Order: sequence, then C-alpha cells, then structure tokens
Amino acid sequence: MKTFSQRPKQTGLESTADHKRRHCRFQSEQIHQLQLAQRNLRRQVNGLRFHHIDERVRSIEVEQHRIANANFNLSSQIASLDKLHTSMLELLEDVEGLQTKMDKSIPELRHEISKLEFANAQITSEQSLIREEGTNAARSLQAMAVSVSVLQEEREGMRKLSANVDQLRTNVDRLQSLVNDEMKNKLTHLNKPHKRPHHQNLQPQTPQDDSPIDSVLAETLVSELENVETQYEAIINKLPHDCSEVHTQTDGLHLIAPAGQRHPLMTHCTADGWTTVQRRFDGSADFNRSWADYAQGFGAPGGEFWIGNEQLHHLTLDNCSRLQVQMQDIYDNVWVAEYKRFYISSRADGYRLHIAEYSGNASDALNYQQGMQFSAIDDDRDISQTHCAANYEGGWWFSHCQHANLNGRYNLGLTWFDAARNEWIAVKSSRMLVKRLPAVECQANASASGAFVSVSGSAADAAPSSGATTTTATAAPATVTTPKTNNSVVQFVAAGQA
Ligand SMILES: [Ca+2]
Repeated sequence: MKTFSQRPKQTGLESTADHKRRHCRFQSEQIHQLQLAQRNLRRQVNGLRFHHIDERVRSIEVEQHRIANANFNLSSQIASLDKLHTSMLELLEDVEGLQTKMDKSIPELRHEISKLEFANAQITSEQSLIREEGTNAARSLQAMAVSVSVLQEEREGMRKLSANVDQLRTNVDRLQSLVNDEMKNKLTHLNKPHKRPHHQNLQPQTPQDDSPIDSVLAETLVSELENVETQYEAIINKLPHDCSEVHTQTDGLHLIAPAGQRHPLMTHCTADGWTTVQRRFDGSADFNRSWADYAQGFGAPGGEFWIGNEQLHHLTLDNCSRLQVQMQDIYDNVWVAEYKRFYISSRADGYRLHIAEYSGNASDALNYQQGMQFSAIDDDRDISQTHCAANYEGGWWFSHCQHANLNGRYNLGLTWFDAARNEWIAVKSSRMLVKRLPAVECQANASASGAFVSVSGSAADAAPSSGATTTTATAAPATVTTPKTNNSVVQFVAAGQA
C-alpha cells in the first residue's frame, strides 16, 4: 500500500496503469498459487479419501474373510453336529432294538429262572432226602437205643400187669380147683349107685338129690366170678384216665384206662401231662390200614403208633380236651398247631372230628377237615368223588380230600397246608397229643360248647343204632336242650370256618 500511495508522486496515468498491471500480475500469481494449492489440496483430499476408503474396504474385506472363515468353521461344526446327531439317532435305534429284544427275552429268562429254581428245589429236596436217608441209619440206632429204654419201661409196666394177671390167675386156679373138686364129688356121687343092688339102680335119681350141691356150686362160682370182676374193676379204676393223672418227672410209657374204657392201654406220656395219640418219625409202622384197625389202634407206643379212634373218643368225650400237633419238616423247621377244643364223636357217628380255637405257627389247616367222619382204606366216608384214604394210603378225617394229613404214606403223604406261605409243609415227623384242660377252664369250656354237644346229640339221633354212645354224648353238660340243634353239624362247621 505504501507503493500504491507513492505512485501519485510519478506521472498520473502511467503510474496508475503500471500499478494496475502489477496488481493484476500479483493477483494472477496469487490465483495461480491458490490453484496450485487447491490442486494440491484436492490431490491431498483425493489421496486421503482414497487412502481411507481403501483401508476400510480392506478392513471390511479382512473382516469379511474372517467372517467367511468363521462361517466355514461353523458350517463344518454344524455338519459334524449333524453327523453326531445322526449317529446318536442310530445309537438310540440300536438301544431301542436291544430293549425290545430284552423285553421279549425277559419272560423267557424268567421262565428259565423259575425252571432253574424248580430244579434247584428238587435237587435240594433230593439232597435232604439223601441226607435224611443217611441220617436214618443213625436215627435207627438212636431209635433202637430209645426202644431198649422204652422196652425196659414197658417191661416194668408189663411186670406190674403180670403181677395183676398172676393174681387173677391164682383166683382162676382157685376157682378151677374148686370146680374140679366139685366135679369129683359129683362123679363120686354119681358112681356110687352103680355099686348099689339092681333094684335100687332102677330107681330114677330125683333132681332134688343133686340140687343142693348144684346150687352151692353155682353160688360159689358166681361169687368167685364176682370177686374176680370186682378185683379187675378195682385194678382198672386205680389206673389213671389219661397222662394228666400220671405224676411223672420224665417222658415215658404208662398204663392208662380212659374214662368209660374197661381195657387198659399202654401209651406215651410227657412229663407235663400230654397223652400221645399219634406218632410218625421213620415210616416203620404201616398206616395203610382198615377202619377197624384205626378204631382199635395200632403200632408200638414207644415207636410209631395210632392210639385208636375208640380211645380218642373216650379221652375226649367229656368235651374238655385240647389237641396239640407237633411237626418237623424236612428242613428241620418246627411247626405247632394247637386246638383248645378237641372232641372225637362215637363209633356210631363215625368218629367225627371237632376242633376249635386254633393257635400256633402252622396254620389252621385241620379246619378243612372239620366235622368229617373218619375214612380208611376200606371205608370211604369223605365228601369227595374220589377215595381219599386209598389215594393217600392212610386213614384220616378226609373231606375234599385234605389240607392236613399226618397218617398218609410216609415220605409222600405227610402234609400240612401253611396258609401264611401258601405252601405245603413237607412233614418229616409228627406227634399228636391230647391233654385235659384245667378244671376251671373245663367248666367254662363245657358251658360254652353247645356246638360240640349239639353235634354229638344230633349225630347220635341220626345214627341208626345209637346205643351206649348216645348216652355218653347226651351225658355231657345239659346244653343239649339249646335250640338250633337241627343241622348243627353244618352250623358248627360254618362257625369253625368263620
Ligand atoms: Ca369219596
């Protein structure tokens, strides 16, 4: 501006044009410089622009590449997962197939297992049978030893009996000699007339001549016989009626005469007063016998035996007895069944079984035989279409046929049904015992036992020839007059089963 202000000092128009020229030149120089700068800037901007976009594109490409890689990895992973899924499905199918096969084979396996168990049980039972046979020899030896001691006891009893028999025999001998003497006298008396003269011989001998001698003889005989009978009855009356009246500290054989029985019998008594009425332990006694044999009893009191239905009737006829059944199975388990009330009816009524008030661990199996008459090989009194006694080879109170039978064939037919386990007990040894109830309970029992009495009463009524047994039945406590005596057997059986 200083130069612009100095120009007016020169010549006017020249300085102005020069000034304008210089100004234009200066301006065009500036414009050129500005264009250069602009170009430079544009170049720079372009460079910058180019540079950034390229970088970004590159980074995007890198990113894209990375994503593509990741994508590739993912898809390969997905593919392998698919493969895994497929193989899992195949595995699942295989497992299902296996399960189906297992489901199919389980019943077969169970069947096989049960067959094996059955075979095992058979082998076990065979083993125990073999073991039993093996021990039988030892037991036989023991039994022989027992038999020896039993025989000694029996001998003692027999000695007592023989003393009584000797006494009786002496009496009989005395009678015999008396009769002989009288006969001799009579013969002498008859022979005398032969020596008399003929005319005297022709005279008939009047009966009046002999009558005093005959009447004396008869009177003597009658009195002697009465004497013998009285002595015999005295001996019988002195005998205990059952084992509860035997006072002993040890188990053993004793002579008893059940009430109403005129014959003594030898039986096994326990120290606590139980009378043994049945015993099985080695199959030595034959139990496949007739009705009459079962009525009378058989076997050895020291070994296997049946006391007899007639004896059972007399032992229980006062309706005051209980029954205990002791059993041992082939696995040596001990089973007990006890009935607080036990009564066997008369011969006329078929020795019918009456039991009540069960207790024990062996199940109330005898209840199935309740109210049944006694059947044996020659007398089918059961209610089955078959002949149970013949099938099981032993006498019993069979119905349809049995839930309990201790008189069947040994090693086959000795059974007791255990309802708790729903299984038959394979009985190896058995003992049936009878004992009188204590007097107090006995009276209570009698007053509460209308059923027993009415059964025997109605049965006796139904029997064609009741006879003396009816008297024993009706002689029991006077509950006979209770109503409902009709069909009372059925009622009693129903009551027993309920
Ligand atoms: Ca039958």
